[in-house]
Parts: sequence; C-alpha cells; structure tokens
Amino acid sequence: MSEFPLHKVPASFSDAHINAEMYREMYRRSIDEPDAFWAEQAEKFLTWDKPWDTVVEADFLQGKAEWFAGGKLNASVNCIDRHLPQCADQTAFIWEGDDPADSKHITYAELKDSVCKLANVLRERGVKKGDRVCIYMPMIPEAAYAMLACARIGAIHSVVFGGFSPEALKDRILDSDCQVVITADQGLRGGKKVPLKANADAALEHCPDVHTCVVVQRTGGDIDWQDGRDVWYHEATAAASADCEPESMDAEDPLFILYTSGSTGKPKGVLHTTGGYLLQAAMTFKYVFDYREGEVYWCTADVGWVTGHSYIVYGPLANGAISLMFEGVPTYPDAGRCWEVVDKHQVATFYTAPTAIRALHAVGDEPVTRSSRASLRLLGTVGEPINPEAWEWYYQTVGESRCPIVDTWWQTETGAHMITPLPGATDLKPGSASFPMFGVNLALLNEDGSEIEGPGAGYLVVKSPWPSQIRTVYGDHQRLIDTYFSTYPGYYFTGDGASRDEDGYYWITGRVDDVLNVSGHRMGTAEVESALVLHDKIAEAAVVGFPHDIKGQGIYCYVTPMDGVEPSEELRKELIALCVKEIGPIAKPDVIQWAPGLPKTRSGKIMRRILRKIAENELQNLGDTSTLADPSVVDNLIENRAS
Ligand code: 6R9
Repeated sequence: MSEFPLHKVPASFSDAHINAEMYREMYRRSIDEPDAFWAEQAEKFLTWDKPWDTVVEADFLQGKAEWFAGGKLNASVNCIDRHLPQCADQTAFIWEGDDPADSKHITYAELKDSVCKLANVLRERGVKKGDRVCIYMPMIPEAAYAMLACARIGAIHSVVFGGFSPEALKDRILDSDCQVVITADQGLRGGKKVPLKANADAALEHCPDVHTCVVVQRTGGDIDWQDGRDVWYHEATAAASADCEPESMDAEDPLFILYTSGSTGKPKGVLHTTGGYLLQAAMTFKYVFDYREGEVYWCTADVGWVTGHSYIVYGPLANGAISLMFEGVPTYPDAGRCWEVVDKHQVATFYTAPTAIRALHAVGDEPVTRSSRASLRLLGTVGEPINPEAWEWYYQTVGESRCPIVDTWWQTETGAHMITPLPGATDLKPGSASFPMFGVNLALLNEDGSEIEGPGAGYLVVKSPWPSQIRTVYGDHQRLIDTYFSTYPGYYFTGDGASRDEDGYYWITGRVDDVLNVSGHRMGTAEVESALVLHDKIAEAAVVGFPHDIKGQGIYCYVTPMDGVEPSEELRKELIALCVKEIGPIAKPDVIQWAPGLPKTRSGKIMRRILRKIAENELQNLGDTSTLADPSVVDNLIENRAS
C-alpha cells in the first residue's frame, strides 16, 4: 500500500510494557472476554471507593453504554491523592511559558493544594455535584487545576478552547447551562495577547444565569470588572483551605462535556463519564506511550481539545507521570522552539499534530539539527492523517531514526486512543495508524452496511462498546442515536473512511461526512456556512474542504451575493472577518469564490461533490452531473475558479 519501508520495533523497546506477543494475547482476550479483561484493567489502573456490580451493559441501538455500574471513585483522587504517599515531591506538571525564560515545576503535593483550594472556592460559590462549569483558559496550570477542582466536587467541566470567539463561547455556555465560568485576564501566545476576559464579558452579556466568573491573573492587562460576579482567582484561593473532601462519584456520573463539530447544526456537547473514561485514558497513556516512571512526556495539544483532556491531564496524572504543558506556539520565538524545550526539560516523548510537523518541515532541518534531542525516545501524532513524507521527516530528522512514531487515531467521542501502534509491539508503516487498541472491535463496511472481510476500503465502524465511549450528546440523546448509531444499526459510525491492507494495518483516509479537519481542528461546513449567510448582502453559501499543504485541509467557500450586490474586495474581507467573529480564527476561509448560483439537484439539494471537485481542481472528473437542475451554473464556477 505504501512505497515507504516498514520500520521494525527497535531493540531499545525490547523491554516495553507490551511486546508483539502480549499485544496479540491481550487483544484477543479483550475481544473474546471483555468483562474479565476490563475488570482486570479497572483494578490495575484505578483506585475505587467501592467496587462495581457489573462491568458493562450496552445497547448500541439506543446509544446506551454503562460501564462499572455501582462502582464509586473520584477522578481527582485517582489523578492526585493516591500518588501522594510515594510521589508528593515528584513533578506533576512542567509548565513552559510562551516566553522561553518562563517555566516552572508543579509537584503532586502542590497540585493537590491548588486543586483543593479552587474546589473549595467553587463550593463556597454554590457549585454542587452535577453542576456545569465552563473553563475558558490559556495553557496555564490553572486550566488543569480548574478541571480537577470540578472533578473533585463532582461538577461537570466544559472546557472551551481559548481560540473560540465570544459568540462560540456564549453558545456553549448556554447549551450546557453553565453558571460559573473560569477564565484569565488575557492569554499569551506567540508574544500576542488573547483577550479572554473581554471575550468572556461579551459572551456573558447573553448568559444571565452565570453568577460567578473566576479570573486568573496571567498578564495583568487592563480588564473590565463586574462586582459580585467577578472573582480574582488569587484572592479567592488565598483564603481557601488546601483540603477538600472529594465527592465519591458513581462510575457513570458525568466527568465532562466537550463540544465538537458534526456535519449538521450546532456543535454537540459530547458527554463523558467518570470510570470508563478515566480507565481508558489511563491505560492507553501507559501502553501507547510506553510510559516509564520519571520520564518527561509532552503533548502539544491545547486543553480545549480532547487530546488535552486525555493526554495532558487525565491519562498522564492517573499514571503519576510528568506532563509538560506548553503555553506557546511551535514557531515562537522561532521554528526551533519545540526542540529547545525538548532539550531544556529532557523530554522523552513528544506528541503533536501532523499540521505542526508539516509546518516545521517546511522551514527546513536547521532549527531541528541545531538541538540535541538525545532525551527523545518516542514520537506521536494525532488529529488527522499524516502523509508518509511528513512521517519520514519526523522519523528521520526529528527522531534520528531511533524513535518509533505512534500515529494515534481516535475522536472526541471515543475519549481515548482507538487505533495505534504500540512502540514495543508494532512494526511501523508510515501513514498507517496500524492496529486496534485493546477492547476496540473494528469493522469496515460497504455502502450497503455489509462487513468487508480481509483487505479493502470502506466506512470505519466499531462493533462493541468500549469504556470511554461517548455517553450522550448533552441535552439531546436522540442526536447521539441519529449521528452515531443510526447510519448502520448495531454499529458506532465514526464518520471516517479507512482501508485495511493485506497485513491487517488500518489506513485512515479522513472524514466521509461534511466535517472539515483544518490543522487538526474539527469544523462542520454547516457552521462556516451559517456564519457567511449572517451577512445581509449574502444570499447563500456552500463550504467544502480542499487539500492544503500545511493545514491538511483548507476552507473553500462558494458565496452567492444578494441580487444587485456587486462582489468586492471589501465584501470578501467582511466575510472573512465574520467567520472569525462567529467561530474563531481557526475558521478563517482560505478561498472565497463568488458564485452567481450553486449547483443543485432538481429537488434543491446542493451537490457538494461537484463543489469539492472544483475546489480540488479536479475538473476533468466531476462525476455524474445529469441530476443538475441547471448545468450552466457549473460552467460558470469552473470558469471563475479562484486560483
Ligand atoms: C483526537 C482527535 C477526530 C477526527 C477523526 C479523524 C481525525 C484523528 C487521526 C485522524 C487520521 C489519525 N483523526 N486522529 N485521522 N489519523 N491519527 O483528533 O479528536 O478533534 O474529535 O477529531 O480527526 O477524522 O474522526 P477530534
């Protein structure tokens, strides 16, 4: 399937937690005897206040899954308190600031104090078990304290990425009815200030039920203040006790909500629960990264995405690991920053997104080769398919051909890694996420829903429940069923296409629905379209993805102005600004093409397939155009294609 060579498991991983034989045996058992397998893992990885009654009960037709029912535990205790007897003085987080001169270590004992103080502040402000708390933060340790403080008192956190606009923040606060927001005065990224508190203020104008806004002082910049509602983090926590009795939670009590984009409508609040989520985050962290005690592990994701939840906070801390949290961007002050940080903190595992690898590759080798990187043992990628050329550069230049790469496929909805190599078990094929993780029962389906046996390509689905699966779409369980469990009844539908080669390796080809993946960020085409048509000079818009060298996918917008409106450069700029305002900078269109008309079927459905082909410049190969209501529309779009 690929002309690139197979990379064998290196000798340095011969004593890995999982070798090839163990992988085969554990995988077999996890599928044949899931109850016994997961019960063992749950005992091994987590500390329970009370054991569970049943391991799993699930019904895919109803979108239902219950794991470890009757069991009780607290996620913050599992991430902090239980490590204290042995590791109180060990580092939990290394924080590396945006400014290279700024970094600090936070021990597990310090983490416990900070989390408990904030948990007490939240309790004093009336937050109870089951209440939702919105976290809108830069990449500072207080973001993790906030998540764990919620977990400690049984509140459900909803982290909203700090790059989202006030509009997007408002929608998320309202959808899950959050009454408390935790934010910072300003964020700092690549030397630039991000006006988080000002954004929160703008959002909160439309959120009358938010009674408390806790504000971390990060930059000391000027901000507005609403007495009664706004509380300084440093003042409130200074007065709080460093002990906080944890809430003993049912395994199925919610831990967090995280919004993600789908192909239709507004973003969905993906809900994860306590026991199953934490177990699978913990287990995959240890095995996929072959984590060894005392090693420094660095995931460059933002805590606003699921990767930050599972692999900066919950997975590492549940294993008592040292997790590096980075406030900045990979190209600031220059493109050598990541490798400087690797040397500075002696990082063993580096986990990032293909888009970052491609961007760094484009700058050339020098920023990499001027660093040592001798501490690196393992590399990882996540978020989108990685092209084999970028993989090989990452492997040879960054890892000097001695560090395996784990290409981890998973989703906000899956909670934890689903398809991934294990560094001590899997021979690597560049560009392939390789094999399913323990307990992940996969299939590829044909269009008609029949399963493909052996090599082939089709829709990627999951056949049986797994502990960290999405439990519901917050406030709309029917939407969960419709989105994931109805397309192919009896299966969880991932929305991704994949192929399986003659050796059983999986190759993810990308989304098969109207979801874009721009620099690893998920976005519905419908979200961008809704933003565009908010403009009063715009009648209609259709948005598709197109291949982009660095971002993976770029955003291509076909826009139809109202009758009598002349397209202009000014209007184009207004539309771009509108997308940034409504969604955030990640939704900035790459191309806007004026379209006097959009290709539609006679029943009025936009034929996106054709729009995709035009955006991709595949003009010879438009496919069947016989159902077009007006074929001249397509000729016009081709003639005026934006290049
Ligand atoms: C973890 C995360 C999920 C979508 C997913 C797929 C794409 C993620 C990938 C990958 C190919 C990988 N994706 N990892 N595609 N290879 N290793 O990214 O979650 O933001 O929900 O995105 O990302 O298309 O369906 P999320």
